[in-house]
Amino acid sequence: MLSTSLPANPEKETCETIIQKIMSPESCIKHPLQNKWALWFFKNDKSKTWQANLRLISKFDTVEDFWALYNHIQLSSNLMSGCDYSLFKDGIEPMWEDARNRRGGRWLITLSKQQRRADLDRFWLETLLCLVGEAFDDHSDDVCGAVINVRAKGDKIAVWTTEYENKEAITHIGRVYKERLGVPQKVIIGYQSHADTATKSGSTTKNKFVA
Ligand code: MGP
Repeated sequence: MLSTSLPANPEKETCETIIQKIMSPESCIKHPLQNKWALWFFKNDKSKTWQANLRLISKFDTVEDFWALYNHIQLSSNLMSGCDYSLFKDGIEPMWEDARNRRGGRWLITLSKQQRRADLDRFWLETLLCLVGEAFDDHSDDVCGAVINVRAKGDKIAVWTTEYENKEAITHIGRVYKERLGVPQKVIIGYQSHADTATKSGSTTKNKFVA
């Protein structure tokens, strides 16, 4: 005998199946990152020392908490000139003086004033994703963090690594980073030691490596 009832709709979820999904362990467990990260903010108050202007915003170690934080804070292009964000592995302070930075350096991306509109926010997000996603393969351990400097004279973004003598790690990180940002081959980016940056006398610091 032919059935007169409507055929069951396989796509239609009942209340019961929806509740089952919401309550399932998979939906409650956040996706862990390989490292725990700390986001710092720097606001240039000339009445205070450089270190006193540096503030920890928050730490996270899951994909979900990374996005919650990222979506909660201002885009870099909306910050006042003189401000920085720094994202560093938990336990490493975003300064030259930290034991993991003292003998290290940075791959530096210098942006033109025009690039603030076109590139700044997407370069910084890509930098964050390179860090939390451990994009540098076996050499991700050398990464300490990244910094964005919002400056009227031209913004800067840099990836900081731990040891300027680790040539293999640094060149690999530089190559991958440049590719991930989509920086054209013909544009040269430089790696400078913090020791040189901290003691520079002119406006430029010599490159230890280029990519
Ligand atoms: P900056 O904020 O890195 O770059 O350094 P900015 O403002 O573009 O200036 P420029 O010199 O690169 O043209 C500005 C100043 O902040 C430095 O000269 C230091 O006095 C201080 N400063 C920056 N960093 C990253 C550190 C640090 O790690 N430790 C200490 N003690 N001072 C720092």
